[in-house]
Amino acid sequence: MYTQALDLPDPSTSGSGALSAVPPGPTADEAARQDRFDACVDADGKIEPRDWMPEAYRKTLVRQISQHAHSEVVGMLPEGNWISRAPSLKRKAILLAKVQDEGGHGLYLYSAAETLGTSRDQMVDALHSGKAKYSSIFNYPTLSWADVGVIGWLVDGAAIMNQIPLCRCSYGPYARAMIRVCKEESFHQRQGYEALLVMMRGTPAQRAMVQDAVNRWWWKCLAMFGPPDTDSPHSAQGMRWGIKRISNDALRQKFVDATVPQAKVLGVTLPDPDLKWNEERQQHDYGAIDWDEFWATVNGNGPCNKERLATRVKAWNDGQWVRDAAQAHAAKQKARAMKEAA
Ligand code: BYC
Repeated sequence: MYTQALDLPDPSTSGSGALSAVPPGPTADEAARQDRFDACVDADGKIEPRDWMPEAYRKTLVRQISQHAHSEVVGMLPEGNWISRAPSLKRKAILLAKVQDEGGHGLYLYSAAETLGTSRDQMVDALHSGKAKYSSIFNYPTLSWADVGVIGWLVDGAAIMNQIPLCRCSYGPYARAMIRVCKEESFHQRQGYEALLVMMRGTPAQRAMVQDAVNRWWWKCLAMFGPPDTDSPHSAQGMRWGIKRISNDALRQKFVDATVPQAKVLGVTLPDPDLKWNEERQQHDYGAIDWDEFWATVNGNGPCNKERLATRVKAWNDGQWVRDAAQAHAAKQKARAMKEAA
């Protein structure tokens, strides 16, 4: 009954074209490069663009960095909607600066991905055609001014929690970009929290607006850290390569523990009846996250996915004349410089 499965090729009859049972091993040079790479990662060193790296490491970085860059750029949209409706000149100036910072973060990150051999055009194409991912969190609507404060407090708070460990990522350009991004995110988080503190000292209607925004964003922020460690296909390898330093679940837990006292100071209730301090674990327990809703959103079926992509594609198309004009100007300058040099 097992005879066919146990049939082995006869080595005397299998020529050089025959399938080999074991793929050819690495050459001595390849093995030495891999050893140098592993040693650098194990010693907490930095891999730089000129260094040899395994193809899978490069691919993983491009996947994560391009997803991260797109998140920054799409992340400008929910808050950008409120620039013209900010309640005062001060809030408008702060929001303008914040949204502009997010665009800047996208640019640092696209540049970091370019050092891995993937062009900006390729990444933008992948986003616009719906192939590339961006953070689930930006597919929810911003219904009131309090949402802008809550995005600063919770979304940027979650982003900092996730991004501080990335400052120690093994890939040099990504790690260095994250240092600056984290400094700016920290300002974003504080401006959001301060805006909410002001509203909580205001009228009952303002306080209710803050609580409503917290109710709508809390669970989405917990999901933002990614699937549970047991369902996270990339985590183990990402940690082995020193790209990820802290797991999705561990970061989520740190975020919950850091946020509970902030909510108390603010005077809002986090919408989770199961949220309570666990004396034994010295951490908070929290309720179940709706992962079906998360995956539906990641896979394009959240409340604003279509609108967000359509807005990005329109902005890209509307900006074509600017890119054309910049290129024409650069070509003219180059031609003039060559004429003068001749
Ligand atoms: N949304 O094996 P896993 C910001 C995907 S922007 C969508 O755990 P990994 C801000 C994941 O990509 C914040 N997809 O993956 C801007 C993977 O799918 P693929 C953005 C998600 O990579 C403006 C699959 O699920 N931050 O701060 O080990 C205003 C399996 O996941 C999400 C970053 O991008 C999600 N939430 O870990 C305000 C940080 N989560 O690629 C704020 C950099 C997971 O196989 N990225 N997926 O198709 C990371 O740290 C990691 O990539 C993640 C996921 C923790 C997100």
